Amino acid sequence: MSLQVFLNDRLVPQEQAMVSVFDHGLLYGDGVFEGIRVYSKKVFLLAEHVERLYESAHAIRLVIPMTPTRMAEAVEQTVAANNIVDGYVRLVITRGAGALGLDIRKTSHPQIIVIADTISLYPEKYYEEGLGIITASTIRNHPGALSPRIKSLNYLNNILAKIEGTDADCQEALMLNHKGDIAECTGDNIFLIKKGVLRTPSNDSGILEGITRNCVLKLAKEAGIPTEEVTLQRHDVYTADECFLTGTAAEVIPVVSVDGRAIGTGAPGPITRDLRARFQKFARGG
Ligand code: PXG
Repeated sequence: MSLQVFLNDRLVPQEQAMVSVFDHGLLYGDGVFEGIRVYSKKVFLLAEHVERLYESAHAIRLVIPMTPTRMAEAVEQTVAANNIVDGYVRLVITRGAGALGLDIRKTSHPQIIVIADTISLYPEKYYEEGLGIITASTIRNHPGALSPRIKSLNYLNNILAKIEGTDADCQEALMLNHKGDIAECTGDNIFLIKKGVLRTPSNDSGILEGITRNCVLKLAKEAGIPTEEVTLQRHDVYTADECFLTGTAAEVIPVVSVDGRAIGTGAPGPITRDLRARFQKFARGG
């Protein structure tokens, strides 16, 4: 069945949803994006995603030719038009078509794309048994080159790290920052539990400030679980009692081994299970 895609100012059939081969989003990865979940027809944490989209755009000096309020409406409109009950929204803003050259003054008309579709999830067994992951040799972007806090269309180093993961038969790969500290996975943030304390790399560790991450931190605080946003090293991962990842697609998913070393008991731990249950309840409004 053909999807209705929102392009710039209106819904069009997916066959007509096209951008120019001169678009700098294609030529240079010059643009920003968001991935958002829909649970029971409701767009999850839409305001947070729209806010991060505009912050990412501002950081790359891209002015989105639409107000945040209208953007949120466009997302809702696209979800409704495609009868999405449980699914996924991809919001993409490109710099627009321009000359063959980096000069953004020779581009015009940033492109606004909203795609709403179903989502393929991790198989249930990974939630029950946990993931095994590896540390990739590819590091996260140096913040002095491109801030990892920008959700830009440049995902090449994450893709290279993901290939290292899939080559090792892993669903995810852990990325270090330029200092060798723990940053995040290729499309998920990482959490550790040590002696009852929930720990996750701070924003200055070179991470994307995940919306699921922030939600889980809030749920943990509400549950009375002490939390810390700190610098973490591989040693902290290997000696943690529990480990899990958070992300829009994965939600909360346990990690039971890293680089072939069992984490904690080698099975999903009680705090991970508790936080997963709390997150699911929150997201699904149960
Ligand atoms: N780190 C990185 C590098 C990400 O790309 C996260 C952390 C988690 O952030 P959120 O806000 O989702 O909790 C992400 C998110 C995709 C896809 O299709 C990728 C993400 C989200 C949704 C879909 O690859 N990455």
